[in-house]
Amino acid sequence: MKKALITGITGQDGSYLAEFLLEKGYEVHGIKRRASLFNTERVDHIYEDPHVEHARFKLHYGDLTDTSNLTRILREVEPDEVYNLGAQSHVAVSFEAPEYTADVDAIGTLRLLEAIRFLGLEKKTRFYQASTSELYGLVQEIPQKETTPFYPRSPYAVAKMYAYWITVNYRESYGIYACNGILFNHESPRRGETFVTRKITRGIANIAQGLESCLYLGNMDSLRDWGHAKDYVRMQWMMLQQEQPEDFVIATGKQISVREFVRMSAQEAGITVEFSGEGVDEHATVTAVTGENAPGVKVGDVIVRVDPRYFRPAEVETLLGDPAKAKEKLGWVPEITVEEMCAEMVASDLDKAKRHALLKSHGHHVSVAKE
Ligand code: NDP
Ligand code: GDR
Repeated sequence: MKKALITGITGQDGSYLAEFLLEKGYEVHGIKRRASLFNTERVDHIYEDPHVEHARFKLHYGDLTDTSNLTRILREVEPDEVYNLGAQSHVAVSFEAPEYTADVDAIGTLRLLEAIRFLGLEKKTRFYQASTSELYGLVQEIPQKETTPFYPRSPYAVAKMYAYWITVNYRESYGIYACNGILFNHESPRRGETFVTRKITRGIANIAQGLESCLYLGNMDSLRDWGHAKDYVRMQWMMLQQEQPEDFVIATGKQISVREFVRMSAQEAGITVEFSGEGVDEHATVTAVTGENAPGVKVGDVIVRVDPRYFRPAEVETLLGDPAKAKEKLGWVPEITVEEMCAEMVASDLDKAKRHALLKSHGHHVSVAKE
């Protein structure tokens, strides 16, 4: 039975990848951080009681900032495959916490690779690094492919650039089977609530159900190539099954704006909207013009406003990937469209909002967490 170790298993991708590998018959180990509250919500449905014999899903406490801990876990597990998905993954937050972001996202990757080498696992353990389209930042070529030069635009992207190159370097220096997946944005109902797609689907669902009145966003003109996390974790595994390690761009090859994602989400929630102003204009608004199935919305309500707090010191305005190499060499094509993904996310958030609204209507206190 193959063994995989996933850092960031409690995150969006970690949870889908763990499901995928369990289905493939792997024993799956994951690193979770100690938190003051349970933080395993995304993997609770696949959790196995460690007292049960032959459990194939095991969690270890750890942190990418702790070398001895990573080395110990790698020594215990001796995995066939390591998926390094753990990261301070929020671009805007990386401007607030640049040093921590570098420690986790850049040096954390080095720590894992060095531990593989230190333990003599170079020939056994294959390594996947969660690289990112943010490396392209100020884009030098449209669409972006494996050979497009990098121009990172945030402490997050600069840290991920170190991680990208150290992965290449350990492959070239020590013969480790190590590869980078340069993944464009991918989302799902499990996406963190402060990334823009989920912030929109959750905000709109709450507004539709009368739990919130207005959603505040940053740059609505921003363009992204959005895919579904389920499609993308499949590719992470495929990359480690080749004869030779290589780096791949994973994208859909289509882009839409944040504004368009707002329109699609509102429509899914039964609200037709009208936009005024540019995305970067702080007076820009989104107004409901119909709201048939949205009890919380009246015609004329302003449901989205711009808050400059969400503008970034340096913005990545546009990203569009070219997944031709992944298609040609691995036969990978994304199966879920952005429209289908948006519909799934809105349905999931509406379901939650309706349950909250029901509780509220019965006099229970319902608080909606916000950033
Ligand atoms: P999430 O933010 O959902 O998950 C990040 C994971 O990393 C969580 O499990 C988190 O733990 C863990 N983590 C954070 N800090 C540490 C630390 N110091 N030590 C150990 N673990 C830590 O990210 P995604 O699942 O969306 O992304 C997975 C990876 O792919 C990340 O590296 C991200 O940068 C990268 N990526 C993501 C893309 C996307 O569009 N989703 C696109 C390209 C790259 P906790 O749950 O405790 O916070
Ligand atoms: P990104 O994703 O920065 O691309 O990084 P995010 O969803 O945070 O932003 C996408 C675009 O939307 C604009 N935006 C807002 N973003 C957030 N978070 N909140 C807002 O209110 C808002 N309003 C507008 C942003 O300015 C940006 O242009 C994600 C992460 O998953 C990274 O870890 C990953 O590497 C990249 O995708 C690929």
